Amino acid sequence: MDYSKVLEKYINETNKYLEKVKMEKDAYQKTLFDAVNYSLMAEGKRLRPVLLLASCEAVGGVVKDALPFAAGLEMIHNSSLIHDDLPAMDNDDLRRGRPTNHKVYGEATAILAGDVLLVYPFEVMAEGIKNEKGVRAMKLIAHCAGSEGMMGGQQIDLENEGKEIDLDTVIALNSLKTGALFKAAAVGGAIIGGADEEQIKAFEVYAQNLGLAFQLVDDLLDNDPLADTGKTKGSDIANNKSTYLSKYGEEKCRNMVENCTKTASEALKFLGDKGEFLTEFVKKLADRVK
Ligand code: GRG
Repeated sequence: MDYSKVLEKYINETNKYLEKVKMEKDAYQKTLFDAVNYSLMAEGKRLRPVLLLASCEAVGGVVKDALPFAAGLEMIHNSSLIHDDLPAMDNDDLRRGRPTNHKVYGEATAILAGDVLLVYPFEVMAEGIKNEKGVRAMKLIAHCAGSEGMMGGQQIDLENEGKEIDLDTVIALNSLKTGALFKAAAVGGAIIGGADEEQIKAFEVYAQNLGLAFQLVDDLLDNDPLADTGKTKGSDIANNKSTYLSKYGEEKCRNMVENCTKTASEALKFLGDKGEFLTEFVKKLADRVK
């Protein structure tokens, strides 16, 4: 398997599909469409749709069936980025190396753009539902985005900003705020692809470890003056946040990344060659420099 080629294929399929469903109309509210597309069509890494499409294919499904869910999940992710950058939340000026949505369109329009990217995906996913697997995947995606998932994690984050928090709270915060959408991607893709219940459990283990490895690396990069993340650097320290890095220190974080990568890969051993891309994907996330 040529990892880069397969990755490119998933990214291209996602971008093509987003291009197809994106809202671009000459209407009175054109500014809102522009604000939505400013964020959605920017150069994100498309990690969640890639993970969803790869998980679907790994269990024998086809990309075409998974695309509406992959695109929907990417929209929800973008919605969260826009809202996360707002002055009332993280108050960031830079995202993906460009001014944040509210810096370009103003706060009120940015709020609306985030709202659109949270409801429109359900229209897109509903169009893609072919059977009960689609319903189950969409329900999982909604659950992982909501108050028992990413939004719940954001609430824990907001309430604890500037406070020293215990390790259990750091774990809860991150597994919801960041981990939940990775779970939606891996498990959602496996569901669409036709995985059985035992396989779905294995994907849950994979996703949990991938999410943790991703967050550990995120903390390390935020603290690395040389990393090119496209975001404001040192924001965790500036915002006085308790992170895995502040709790464990660098060496332990790096060891944990290695362990999570191993555990994630072992969980998908049953896939044999078909799991090769997903095994490589988690390794690449662990080694990423931005
Ligand atoms: C309105 C959906 C919605 C949510 C409101 C603001 C909020 C609740 C949650 C914030 C969640 C958040 C921004 C978590 C951080 C996740 C994270 C590490 C994002 C960066 O992901 P990458 O590296 O980014 O995949 P790119 O730019 O590549 O897409």
